[in-house]
Amino acid sequence: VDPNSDLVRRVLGAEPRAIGRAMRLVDDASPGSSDLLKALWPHTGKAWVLGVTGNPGAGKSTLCDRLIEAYRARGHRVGVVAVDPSSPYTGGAILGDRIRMSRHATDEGVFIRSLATRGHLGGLTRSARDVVRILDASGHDLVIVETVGVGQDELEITHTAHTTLVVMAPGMGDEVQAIKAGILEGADVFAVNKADREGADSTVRDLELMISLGNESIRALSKMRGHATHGTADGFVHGGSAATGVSADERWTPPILKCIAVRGDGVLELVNALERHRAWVEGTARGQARRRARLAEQLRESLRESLIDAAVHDLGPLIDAAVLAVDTRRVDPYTATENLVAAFRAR
Ligand SMILES: Nc1nc2c(ncn2[C@@H]2O[C@H](COP(=O)(O)OP(=O)(O)OP(=O)(O)O)[C@@H](O)[C@H]2O)c(=O)[nH]1
Ligand SMILES: [Mg+2]
Repeated sequence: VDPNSDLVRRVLGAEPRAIGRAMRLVDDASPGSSDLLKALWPHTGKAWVLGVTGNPGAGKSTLCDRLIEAYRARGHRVGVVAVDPSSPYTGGAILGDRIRMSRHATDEGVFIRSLATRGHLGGLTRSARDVVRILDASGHDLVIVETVGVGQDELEITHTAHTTLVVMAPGMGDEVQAIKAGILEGADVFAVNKADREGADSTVRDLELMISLGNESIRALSKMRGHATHGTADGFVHGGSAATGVSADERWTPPILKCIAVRGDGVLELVNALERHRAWVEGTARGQARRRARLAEQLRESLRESLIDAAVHDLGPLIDAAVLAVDTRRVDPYTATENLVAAFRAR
């Protein structure tokens, strides 16, 4: 009898304690966790995954709280993965996020999980991806993943999302410059939050300019990396075509929406923009190509992890010998790498 089967049944039945236990097993890479994920896999693929990223303090958690409220009102079950900018030892941000989303703490239709940026066996990206799958399998039809848009891990995590919302706020200095370039490239919808503050319009203009100037380079970069591109060919248009987001040839133009998360202003318009993007991904050939490109990216990431694990496991002593050979300058590091790859292939 599969020792996980009872747990699988309870996760699929959306029992909060079982969901929490499954997440801990997966996080610790416990024996049986990969069987658990395999057993859950057939029940995944139904959730819409929304990545929410942006500068620290831009109001991501406050906005997520509003999005939870809006989607709950529409009868959806919502899962949240909050990837914290702090280490697991300070815990401040984890607590902060819990409090900010605490209005939903007693709502059975909402499951919030914090992930610290360190201390994950197999990496943060894998942890986040697996937690998303557990939330998906347990019937959360919207899964929100909140990350700070600064590091490589955070960028990779946005690849697990179907729709990426980038949150900016005025009055934080050069916010458009501060954010990691790859994150802007991957943005499907922009929210300029804290529109109650001065400078929101100029942040909107900066974004428009950045997108219109950046298109050529963004697309060149995407092509180079083998990504499907979803930038626009003819510059960014705010208003007009941005209202639908989709042009005649099915290209998606990331719309920019102003909002005030603390008051809930502009949230419905934002939800509408997110839903339009979802319809684009689901309903157009370009959207589906985009979705497949992201899946390919995830598969490559998971392949890379597995191959490295397998190689380190299989070649252990050979790797030590290669290090020694390079250190004593008997072999150059390029040849040493080639030899290791050849030895791994020969197995
Ligand atoms: N004036 C104003 N303040 C806001 C608005 N939205 C959020 N804030 C405040 O901005 C601060 C940061 O909000 P958070 O939601 O924690 O921001 P965050 O992006 O999740 O922050 P990190 O997760 O730490 O990167 C809090 O004090 C919020 O109350 C807004 O629309 N207007
Ligand atoms: Mg936050």
